[in-house]
Amino acid sequence: MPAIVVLGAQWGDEGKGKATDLLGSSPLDYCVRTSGGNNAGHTIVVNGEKFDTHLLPSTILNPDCVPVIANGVVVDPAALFSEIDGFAARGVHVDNLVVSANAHLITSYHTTLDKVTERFLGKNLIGTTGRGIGPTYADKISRSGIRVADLFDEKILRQKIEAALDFKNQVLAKVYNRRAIDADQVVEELLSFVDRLRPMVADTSLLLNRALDDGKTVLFEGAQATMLDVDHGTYPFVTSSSPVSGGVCTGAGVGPTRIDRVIGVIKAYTTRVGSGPFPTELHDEDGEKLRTVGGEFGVTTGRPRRCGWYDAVIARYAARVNGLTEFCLTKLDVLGDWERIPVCVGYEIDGVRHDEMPMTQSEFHHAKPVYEFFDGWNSDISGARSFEDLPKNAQIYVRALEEMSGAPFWAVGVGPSREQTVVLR
Ligand code: 2SA
Ligand code: GDP
Ligand code: MG
Repeated sequence: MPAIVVLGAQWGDEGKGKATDLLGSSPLDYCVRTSGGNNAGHTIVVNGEKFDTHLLPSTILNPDCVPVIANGVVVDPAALFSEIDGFAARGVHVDNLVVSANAHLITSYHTTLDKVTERFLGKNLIGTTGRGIGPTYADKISRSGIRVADLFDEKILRQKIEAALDFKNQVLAKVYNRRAIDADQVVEELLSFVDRLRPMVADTSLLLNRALDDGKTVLFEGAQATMLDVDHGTYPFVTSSSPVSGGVCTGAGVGPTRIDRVIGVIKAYTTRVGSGPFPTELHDEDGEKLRTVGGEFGVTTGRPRRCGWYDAVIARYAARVNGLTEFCLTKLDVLGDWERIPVCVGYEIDGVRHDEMPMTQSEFHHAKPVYEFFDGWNSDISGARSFEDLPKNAQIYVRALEEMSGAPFWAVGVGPSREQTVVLR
């Protein structure tokens, strides 16, 4: 299978990092980030050692796999080098990274604007990670962004930054009552990364298409998730990129006909971080227990995640908009201490039953979950390595979720480590 996509099927933090690392431990030639930036936080646990990736692909522990940051990613160079240096300090050397010349750069004014905009929104804030993601994608779409290739022509770089700041400084002063940002300072800061970045830069679309022509295996690692997609998620409470499978094609410059598998990673319950609707969210001790047992805290910001039960409507939606060939179910082990486990099978919205996502966000804001209940298994399943090792009630839960979620289950996670996985097919 030469081209595989791994993406989030809920609101993020489903365990994409672990699924990617798992696939990357078998022969894999390239692993590619195609959207988002260092707002992502992906966790890998190998031999009891924990690693977090933010901008780097999660196969970074496999030196034979070339990590690629493609054109759809927004790159904060300071964050990139700090992540690379952090890995080096732990003995993991990233010397084969390839970065697209067309990727957009996150500058200090993007992070400033992200933070001041959120403060300005007050209680209506999106709950962003504050990494400058939204303002950088906004500049990309409005054709005033700075791309990696611009770093290599100081004159053009300066012109573009001055033009961008001309308008932004007026907004900062007039709307947010902030001091102007100095263009020279931004230029100097960006130029300080040029020598280190230059040898990594390439036409990644050409590189990846040639690799696929040569029969190489390429894994596209999603960041954020379907319900955070700027088109298909819970707009405006979304990220500013396209984390769905279609976004992988634009974000990498690879056509849809080249993709062989699309794996949606989905937790055995649901979490969300940041604002926005979340029908199965729990505000009681069950929610607190999911957060504690599941360790549900942001990998990038440390924020506590909102927790709730599995939502099969969202699973079916993710299967549909991504054309999933399979799901990877994660964190089943977290549900090991419940008598009864509710699963949302549909919504009631203003007295009407919905089996699919409603058409409008206003309807989704009013969605009340309709639950089906499953018996728990009250045991530690973290040692299971085959489906038969799982207790009967856990098997029933998995098969029921599979039946209602719209795509076959490929694997089930029973713990954070690479080996704590039950592969079903
Ligand atoms: P942004 O910063 O503009 O992308 O924020 C917009 C929304 O997207 C959500 N978002 C995320 N949700 C879950 N996980 C993410 N990554 C980190 C993690 C988050 C963290 O892995 O834990 O550490 O807090 C992520 N990145 C963006 C964000 O919460 C907003 O709702
Ligand atoms: P990502 O953003 O989708 O890569 O996910 P995160 O790394 O933000 O969050 C997932 C968390 O769950 C991490 O702490 C993982 O180590 C952990 N994890 C992944 N799969 C499993 C699993 O099957 N069981 C348990 N208990 N933890 C898991
Ligand atoms: Mg995460």
